[in-house]
Amino acid sequence: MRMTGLKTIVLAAGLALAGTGAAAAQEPAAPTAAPAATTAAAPDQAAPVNPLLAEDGAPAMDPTQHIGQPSDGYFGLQPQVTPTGQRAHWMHNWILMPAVTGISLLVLVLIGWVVLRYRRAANETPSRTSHNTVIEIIWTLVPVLILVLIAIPSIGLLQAQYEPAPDNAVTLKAIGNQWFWSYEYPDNGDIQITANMLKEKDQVQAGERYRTDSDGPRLLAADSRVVLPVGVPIRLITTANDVIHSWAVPAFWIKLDAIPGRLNETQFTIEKPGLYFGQCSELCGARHAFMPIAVQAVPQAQFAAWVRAKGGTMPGDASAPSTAPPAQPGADAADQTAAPANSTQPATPNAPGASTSDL
Ligand SMILES: [Cu+2]
Repeated sequence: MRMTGLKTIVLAAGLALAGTGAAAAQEPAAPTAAPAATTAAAPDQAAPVNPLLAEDGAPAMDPTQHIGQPSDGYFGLQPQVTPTGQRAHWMHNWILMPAVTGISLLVLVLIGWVVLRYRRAANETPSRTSHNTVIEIIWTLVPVLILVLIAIPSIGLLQAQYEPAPDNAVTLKAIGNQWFWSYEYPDNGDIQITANMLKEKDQVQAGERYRTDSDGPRLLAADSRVVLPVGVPIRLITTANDVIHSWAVPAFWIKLDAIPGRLNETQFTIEKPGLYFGQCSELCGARHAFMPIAVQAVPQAQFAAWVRAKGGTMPGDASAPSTAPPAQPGADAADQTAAPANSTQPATPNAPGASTSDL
């Protein structure tokens, strides 16, 4: 996170603008109809206590400074906790930043040299040269080489981001709604989660749950967290019920549009347990800034316990409908003979709507 000297020069201006994103908007005072009840169904009268509600069955986890969230005084990318994110972070730090810094300095020096050396007072009789083959070859070839240098790691990185998930992946389906996220775990039975932003203490009615520091930063804390296992590939599928949203968690290097009537898919593997925050990243209407994403990454055993506590099943459970996961879109075509019914793949545009209409 801490930038070295050279990077600081170039990055400072740009990031001063970008880094303030999360703190941009003030919560409007207008009353908002809570779009849906959360997973906090019954026994949650004791107002704000732990961010993870007891019936979720998962342990509480507090946010960590500088991890999975923006932090005062820091700039640059958030620490990456997925292999793809680390690769992208490396490319940013060791390919793009040196290239940008070097080119900027070179151009600055050249401009300074031209301004001083060839000003009228120092250069009374200007040269009438109009061509110089050697220089022309250099200024054509060098940019080409720079672009090739950038393209090689860039193409591999792009490919890694869209590699289909392997068969043992855990599927998370994120559904964008105006203005909250709902989630399904199609491989794990009937688990459904609705996540709304937690309001501040002075914005809620008496007795209503409000954000505490344990929940996460203002505008990023959600009343329900997405729970995911570490060390296991996650197949992320996004769609939306109304307009285009985008499911984005910076620490995972994930930003995937959620489009009505379509399924987008990508994959990532979280390497460290922790609490990671993100936001909707596609302008989706008046409360676009207020549909945060909170992901709690836990060891696999805890994930299995959470799934069962939510009434879901793990692959291999006796009560699981099938021990073999259904063929996934984009996965290896090895077992395409599976039944065509595939719960993760609505065939019609209104299918995503149907999936949450009972919430
Ligand atoms: Cu949105």
